[in-house]
Amino acid sequence: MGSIEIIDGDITTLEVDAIVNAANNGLRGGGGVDGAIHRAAGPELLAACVPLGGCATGAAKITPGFKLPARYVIHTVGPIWRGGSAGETSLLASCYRESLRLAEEYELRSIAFPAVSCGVYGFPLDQACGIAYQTISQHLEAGSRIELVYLVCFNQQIRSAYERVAAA
Ligand code: AR6
Repeated sequence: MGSIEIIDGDITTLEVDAIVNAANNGLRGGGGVDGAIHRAAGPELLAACVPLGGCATGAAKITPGFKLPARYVIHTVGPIWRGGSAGETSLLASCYRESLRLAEEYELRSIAFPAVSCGVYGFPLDQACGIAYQTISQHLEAGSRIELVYLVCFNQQIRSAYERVAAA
């Protein structure tokens, strides 16, 4: 069965089949991990995103990785945290499910996720990391050709949240 690894670092440096981008509905780039991915991939990434016509919250779309070491970028749009009663939990789970579904469709073996919605979108870390870990675990347990899923921690708070979830 595929495994989950919690790692520190910058997702743009990873040599994996796909990295996941925490994008916005317009898919036109932005700050945070989205900005870092677009800078590292080069302008071809934006040119590939424009014809996709945006992306709904909880959905995912795929492009090549261009100058990135990753072959593909899977762009998903996490929910903005609005207090928890606006469907945030199921929308965030859907980001992970839909990204994994695309990875299966493209027969990818390794995929790296940032902590979607945990930056400017303000999702509480423990809850978001729990949703990420459980959704990925369920997917792998259900039978998957994905061999390795990285959960990439850009700071110590994210790492601590994932470690609590993984130990539970
Ligand atoms: N590698 C890995 N993780 C990173 C990196 C990196 N290079 N840079 C930041 N993170 P955020 P969101 C972490 O704000 O909350 C953008 O403007 C960061 O520490 O990037 O889903 C988009 O265009 C945090 O844990 O994404 C959207 O408008 C996590 O990535 C909006 O932000 C996500 O933080 C999306 O907000």
